[in-house]
Amino acid sequence: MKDMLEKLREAVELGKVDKKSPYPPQLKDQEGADEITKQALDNGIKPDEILDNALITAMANVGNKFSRHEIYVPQMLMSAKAMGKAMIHLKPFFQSGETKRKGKFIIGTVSGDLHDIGKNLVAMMVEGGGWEVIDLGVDVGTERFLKTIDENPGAIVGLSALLTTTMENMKNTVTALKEKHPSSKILIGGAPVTQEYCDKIGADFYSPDPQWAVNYLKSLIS
Ligand code: B1M
Repeated sequence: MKDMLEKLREAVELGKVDKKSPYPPQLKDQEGADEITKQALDNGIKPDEILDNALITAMANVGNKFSRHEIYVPQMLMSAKAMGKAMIHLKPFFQSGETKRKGKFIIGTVSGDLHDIGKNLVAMMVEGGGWEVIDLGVDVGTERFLKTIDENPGAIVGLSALLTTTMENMKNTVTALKEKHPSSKILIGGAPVTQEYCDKIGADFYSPDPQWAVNYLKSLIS
C-alpha cells in the first residue's frame, strides 16, 4: 500500500498525468497519476490518506524544487495537471459527505492570482462537509465577490491567495466586502497567508488547511 502512495507521489512530482502521456520521457508507457490513484482507491486506501500522503506531499516537494531552481514553471504545470487528474477520482468521496446543505460558501482565488489547487481542495472539502459551494474560480476581482454576495445573502466567503503580491488584493477585497456587508464572515487561506495577516486586514478567520476551513464553517452554525 505504501508503495502505491510512493508511486503516486513520484508520478505527481514528475508530472506523469496518465499512461498515454509522453511526459516525462523516463516514465514513458508507465502508469501515471490517473491510473495509480484509481488503483489505490480500488485497494482500499482512504482518499484522505492519498491526498495527505501522496498528493500534497508531492506538491510540497515540487514547490521546494522550484525554490531551489531545480525545476521550472512547465514542470510545475505538469505536476499540477497530474494532481488534477488524481483529484478527479477523489472528488466524489469528498463530495459524498452529507446531502442536506448547511449553508452557502462562496470561494475564489483573489485578483491576479491563478493558483487554484489549494482553493479547489478547500471547495471540495467544504462541499463534502455539506455546504453548497459557489466556486468563482481564479483571478476573481472584488466586484465579482460583491455581486455574488448580493445574490446569495448570508453566504460565507472564502478567499485564497498564493502569491505575496496578490495578498494586497486579498486585503482590498476584504475591506470592500466588510464595508458593504459588515456582518459577512470571511475566511482566508493560502501558503503566504498567516493569522497575523488575517488580523491585520480584518478577515474573520485564517485557515491553514481545508479541514480548519470546514471546522470553522461548522462552528458558525452550531
Ligand atoms: Co506558482 N508559485 N507561480 N504556480 N506555485 C508558488 C506559490 C511559489 C511559492 C513557488 C516558489 O517560488 N517556491 C511562488 C510564490 C512566491 C511568492 O509569492 N512569494 C510562485 C510563483 C512565483 C509563481 C509565478 C509568479 C511563476 C512565474 O510565472 N514566474 C506564477 C504566477 C501566476 C499567477 O498566479 N498570476 C506561478 C504559476 C504557477 C503555475 C500556473 C505553474 C502552478 C499553478 C497551477 C494551479 O494552481 N492550477 C503553480 C504551482 C503549482 C505552484 C506551487 C509549486 C504549488 C502550489 C500548490 O498548488 N500547492 C507553489 C509552491 C508551493 O506552494 N510549494 C507555487 C499545493 C496546494 C495544496 O497548497 O495552495 O498552499 P496551497 O493550499 C493549501 C493551503 O494553503 C490551504 O489549503 C491547501 C491545502 O492544505 N489553502 C486554504 C489554500 N487556499 C485556502 C483558502 C482557504 C483555506 C485554506 O479558505 C478560503
